[in-house]
Amino acid sequence: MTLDNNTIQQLAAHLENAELSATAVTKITDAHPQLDWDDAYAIQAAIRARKESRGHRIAGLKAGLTSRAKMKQMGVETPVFGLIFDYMSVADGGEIDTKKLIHPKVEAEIAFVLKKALRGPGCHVGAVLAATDFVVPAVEIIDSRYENFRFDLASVIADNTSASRFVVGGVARSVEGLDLRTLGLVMEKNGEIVAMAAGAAVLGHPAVAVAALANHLATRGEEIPAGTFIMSGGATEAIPVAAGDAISVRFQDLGSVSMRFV
Ligand code: OOG
Ligand code: MG
Repeated sequence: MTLDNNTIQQLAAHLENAELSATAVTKITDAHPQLDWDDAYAIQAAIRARKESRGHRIAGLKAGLTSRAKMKQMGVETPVFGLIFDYMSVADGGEIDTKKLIHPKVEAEIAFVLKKALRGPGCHVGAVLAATDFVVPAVEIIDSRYENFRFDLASVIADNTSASRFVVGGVARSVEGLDLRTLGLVMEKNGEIVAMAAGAAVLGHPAVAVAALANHLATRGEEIPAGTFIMSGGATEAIPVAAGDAISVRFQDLGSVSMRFV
């Protein structure tokens, strides 16, 4: 940690206000170049406390920057972890108001729901699969609060990993009989294919992202509780969207997820 609590609270307010007013800001490491990952996760936790004090609740957890495509697109090499809140949930087929967002992009993700808690260190794919109740297809709408989506790892962690909206659709399936590595997905924007991938794009197996989250939380003495919904990270690069766009993602074996931007 390099920042005092005052500065952490101030930066949390700054970034949350940017989200709520849909205005881009410069990345916070410009003014605080020494800001480290612990500072960044402390800012994320302060954003959580602000939202909870206004009655919002955690709806799930997310891993991000877990695929080569995403790492390359954003110029970083390490996964990050963030929080998903109740008000971010959009029904399958629903509308997303772009006036409330800065510069949204969509990502196709495989999401896990746990039937047992997961605690690191040493959490691995096998433990994740054994603890998984079911998987569901999801689309995350990310909206970095930073100008032009330009950030470094500490800045994006502090900004709650660009979390903005998410849509769950398709069918919930037990992992038994599913090969999440070869599970294909095809993303269409306005009827045209804009991205495709297989589950293995996410760290070789999307359950690795969940294991990484459990191991990350273990360093802070926390676990992933039973029942938690977890998004494993975009399998393809993120696709920019604007008002008028319709997005639909077809997942092999899991059905499809769609939404419209207005
Ligand atoms: C950070 C969030 C990345 C994912 O699935 O990779 C993310 C960003 O790219 O703005 O959610
Ligand atoms: Mg994501």
